Amino acid sequence: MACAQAASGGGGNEKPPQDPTRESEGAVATRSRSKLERPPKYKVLLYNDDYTPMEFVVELLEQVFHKSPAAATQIMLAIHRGGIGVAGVYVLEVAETKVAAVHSAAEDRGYPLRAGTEKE
Ligand code: TYC
Repeated sequence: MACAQAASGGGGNEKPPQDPTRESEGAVATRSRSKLERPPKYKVLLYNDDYTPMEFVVELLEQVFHKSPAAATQIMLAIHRGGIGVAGVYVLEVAETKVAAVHSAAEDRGYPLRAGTEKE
């Protein structure tokens, strides 16, 4: 395999050349977003399991994800049959808050229901 460090002198641990525009150590890197760009959205996924009651999943979909009773029932059944389903789509901070709400409510009741996020 070819070595990609041809000009490095072979030591492999030299500091990179100083970049005057580089942020000082400890600074948080940020990337500005155009006013026209929408923030990325994340799906909140619910996973099927064999123990969480159907009624509890429907209740969560209504209370946490603001689905109608009919929509909540359809989503729950799709997860029950297909193993995974989308409860809603949100900006990252909101999606993560919803996941935490699902896990907290499920843990309170002793159910193993799992949720997660995935970039749209
Ligand atoms: N499979 C569960 C049952 O038969 C119901 C269920 C649906 C559980 C959706 C989790 O995300 C889920 N009681």
